[in-house]
Amino acid sequence: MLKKKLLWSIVLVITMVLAACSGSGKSNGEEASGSIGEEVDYKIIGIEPGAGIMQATDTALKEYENLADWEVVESSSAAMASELQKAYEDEEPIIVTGWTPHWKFAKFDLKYLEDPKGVYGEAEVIQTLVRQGLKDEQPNAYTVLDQFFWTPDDMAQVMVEIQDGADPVEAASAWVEDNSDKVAEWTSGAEKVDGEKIKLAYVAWDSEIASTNVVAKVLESIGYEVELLQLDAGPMFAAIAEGDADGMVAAWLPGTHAAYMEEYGDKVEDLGPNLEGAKIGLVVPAYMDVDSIEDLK
Ligand code: PBE
Repeated sequence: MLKKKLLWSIVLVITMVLAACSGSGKSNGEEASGSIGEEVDYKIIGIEPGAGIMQATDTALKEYENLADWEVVESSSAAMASELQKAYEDEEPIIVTGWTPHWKFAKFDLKYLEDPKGVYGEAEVIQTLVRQGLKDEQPNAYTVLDQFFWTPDDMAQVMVEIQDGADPVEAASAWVEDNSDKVAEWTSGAEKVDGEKIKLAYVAWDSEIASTNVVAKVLESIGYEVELLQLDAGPMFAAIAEGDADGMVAAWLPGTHAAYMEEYGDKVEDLGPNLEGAKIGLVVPAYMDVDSIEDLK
């Protein structure tokens, strides 16, 4: 019995020594065997292929020489967020394509990697686009869409509710109820309608699930029957350009959706920003020992 105990103690000590060795290897950073690249398998966790941030990340892989052998993994916004959450809980390294506003910054301690080459652009705005002809045909919806404007903090409140398990429709409804002053500004000058139909296009990005559901609630409050059309990014722009949807509140500009605006910009009516202070980039947990895209090795 005693012998067995001794044996186990020896095994334990050896294990601890080994763990300590590999541990110090990691914290040595660069020269250590476990570089960040190795730790994350040279992968950046992406989202849906049509997203502007995916195009920007492809550019980053070309422009930053240190990323030549890296890849961006196509995924979805929801899957990216759940991988981030898993890694975060285990304090594992992870690099994701990230954006603000997003609930992840409220839930986790994260940081954007510096982008000295400016691939991800500066601060962005989110703009509202409607189909040509909406102003004449559905002036009241047009008025609301034109006046819709809120802050990243407003949007985050809805997003966090949804992330905490609220149904998007319920979360939007609660926000609209709690923010009647803002809603009154958006509906000012719009007359009530009687069940007119209106179709809003959006992509299932957390930010756009929040904004689109809030706008839908507000339009419903003045009598519209609102249909939400969930699409990929390209088809969302095409739907407004071709009149298959009436409007959307999800155009990230001037950078993120520049290519889509180039293609569809002159076939839509641009109602300007509905939110200022948005941003995209590569995001990592704050506990990771790296600050710049340039230092990913
Ligand atoms: N996003 C959220 C989108 C726009 C909204 C940053 C993921 C994109 O990259 O296209």
